Amino acid sequence: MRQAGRSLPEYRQVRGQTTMLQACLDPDLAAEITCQPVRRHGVDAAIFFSDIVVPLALAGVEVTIEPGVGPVFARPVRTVADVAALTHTGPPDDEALAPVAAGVREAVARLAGTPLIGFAGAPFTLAAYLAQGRASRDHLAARRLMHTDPAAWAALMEYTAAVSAAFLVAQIRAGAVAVQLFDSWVGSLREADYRAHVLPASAKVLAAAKAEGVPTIHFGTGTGELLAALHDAGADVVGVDHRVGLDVAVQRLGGTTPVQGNIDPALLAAPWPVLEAHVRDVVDRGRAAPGHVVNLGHGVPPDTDPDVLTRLVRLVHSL
Ligand code: 1CP
Repeated sequence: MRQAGRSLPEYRQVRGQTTMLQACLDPDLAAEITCQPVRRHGVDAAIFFSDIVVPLALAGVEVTIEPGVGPVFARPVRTVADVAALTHTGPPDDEALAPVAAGVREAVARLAGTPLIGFAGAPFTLAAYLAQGRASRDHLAARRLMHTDPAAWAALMEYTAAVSAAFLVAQIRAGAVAVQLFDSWVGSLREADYRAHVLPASAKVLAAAKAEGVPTIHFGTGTGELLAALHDAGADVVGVDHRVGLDVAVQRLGGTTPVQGNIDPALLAAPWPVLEAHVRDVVDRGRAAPGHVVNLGHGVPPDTDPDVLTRLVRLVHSL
């Protein structure tokens, strides 16, 4: 999950003073950071080190990633004219995506057989950052645009879907063997709005990845009410955050969908017996699914003790 690396001293060491975007676009550094959690924790797969705004930056959109804040855009997208100004250059082409492809190829080589998961931000989550201009709690700017100017919204979703698909396809062609589409903030929508104004764009992205022949995972936070809709967008696996038990999630998904999740990041700081009981409970509930990828319900808090993560991986393997 996002920021797993931040808890590692070896990550902070190799990053040094390099900005987040510079690190993402340096193939050697991105490959090294991708491999670090695998070497240290012995996890079964790596997630490519990058960020959801990288393909927007490569498309020429003015964005920075501020420490402790996240993505910040120079020009928030609020009107049909803003959308037109944003989209006229189109999604990043192969040449623009070359540093990403090179980073993936290098990571795959160094991982020596450990599978690499690629990822992208889903159209709504990218649109939420673009409309607000930065991180927000309830994504009001995006949700407003959806209803005040449906034509601008549709054009924005078409653009973010193309950006997201281009980022995934570049990673798959460079060697990622599965991809995760993060719709981190989609839990802010009611289901009817999701189905009418968002799902078709996410479905296009998932279909583009499927056409490349790899399995897809789809995840958002606060999506207990949207799990079936997220699956209807076309993902093979649905990621679940910490708020819903996996047995309940499996039921909501009809019993036939593999799930991913959902250890509560807050419990990484709890005394080991408390965390251990929670992990055992997550694994037990996950047995209701036809398949279960164990991970956290959201990102690793940066002040997490890395040794706790290593111990957690050992426990899951023993189960
Ligand atoms: O663990 C890893 O390093 C994996 C690579 C990774 C991934 C999968 C990063 C590195 N970012 C992401 C995806 C990402 N980025 C998501 C989707 C997953 C999720 O929900 O967590 C989102 C929403 C972002 C946006 C973002 N980038 C934020 C969140 C802001 C908000 O709205 O709360 C932040 C803080 C970033 C910066 C970032 N991305 C990644 C790292 C290691 C960091 C921290 C910056 C740094 O180390 O300087």
